[in-house]
Amino acid sequence: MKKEILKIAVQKSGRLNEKSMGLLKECGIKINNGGKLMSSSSNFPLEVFYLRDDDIPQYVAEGVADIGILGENEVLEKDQEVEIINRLDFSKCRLSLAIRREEEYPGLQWFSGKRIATSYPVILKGFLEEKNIQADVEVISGSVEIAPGIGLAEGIFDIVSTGSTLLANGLKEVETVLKSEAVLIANARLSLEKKNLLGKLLFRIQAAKAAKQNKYILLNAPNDQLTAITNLLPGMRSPTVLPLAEEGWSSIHSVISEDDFWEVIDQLKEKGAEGILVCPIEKMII
Ligand code: PRT
Ligand code: ZN
Repeated sequence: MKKEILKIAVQKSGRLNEKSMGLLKECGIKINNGGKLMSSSSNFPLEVFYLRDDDIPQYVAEGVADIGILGENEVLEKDQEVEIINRLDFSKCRLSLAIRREEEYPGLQWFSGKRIATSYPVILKGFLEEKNIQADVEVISGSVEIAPGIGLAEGIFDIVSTGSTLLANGLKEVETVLKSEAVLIANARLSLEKKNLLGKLLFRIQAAKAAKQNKYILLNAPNDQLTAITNLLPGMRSPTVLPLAEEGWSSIHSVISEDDFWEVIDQLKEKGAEGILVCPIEKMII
């Protein structure tokens, strides 16, 4: 029987490309420097297709590619029959409504009868319908933020990340409609063999994601504070405690979430912890 190969669509160039390829690399998948359209892997049954992100949902829905990586905003906008399999923790942004900074904003009703410029008409129309707001949706494909300035619309609905584009164009964000990040999508009717391959890939993605979210921490602790300090560092099962050559001291090794680290650090020092080392983890199998 012919061995199946999992086909993944990634963005050809743009904001998602580097992180998408980086994720495959973190999963230990070597991609050959192939053609512009497609390349294959030398150590995993995977082929990579390079596409515009707008086209990825359709390619995956039709089975030209089996899976794909793109922004959730684009998945929802294209509304194709694909499944979101995993959220990938990068390219985080939000889709928001914005208006001129000097306008008073009493609430969503402000948009009634107004024109809103956007490249995301499907998401916007769905939102306006749900909220019972009648507004005109003006579809433009780029530079949405200049629309109010040139009199094309009173408001805009666009991607916001830092907010500096809005600021530079004299606009203010008034409603956040959707929070988005890069996601892994899949065709809804994969063969069993492809599902198995996807399972293997997902396992690796999760190990890479967990590794990024956690740090390996080592520190020296006075023995009379061991319980207090190990309570702050629960680790995966429990922390490792090893005696130091110096009497009365131990070395504690554990794993801590990146988010918790800065919260806990002061308490660790308060309890007498010294020589704290925090190291990156490459893979983490939970
Ligand atoms: O060529 P192709 O069609 O493949 O790419 P594209 O131009 O459509 O997309 P690209 O590469 O710009 O973005 C790909 C995806 O990255 C988007 O679909 C989002 O999911 C995600 N993403 C994350 C962003 C941003 N952050 C972002 N800041 N996409 C766009 N922006 C733009 C936004 O349009 C606005 O003009 O950046 C501006 C706002 O940024 P701030 O930081 O000034 O608020
Ligand atoms: Zn695009």
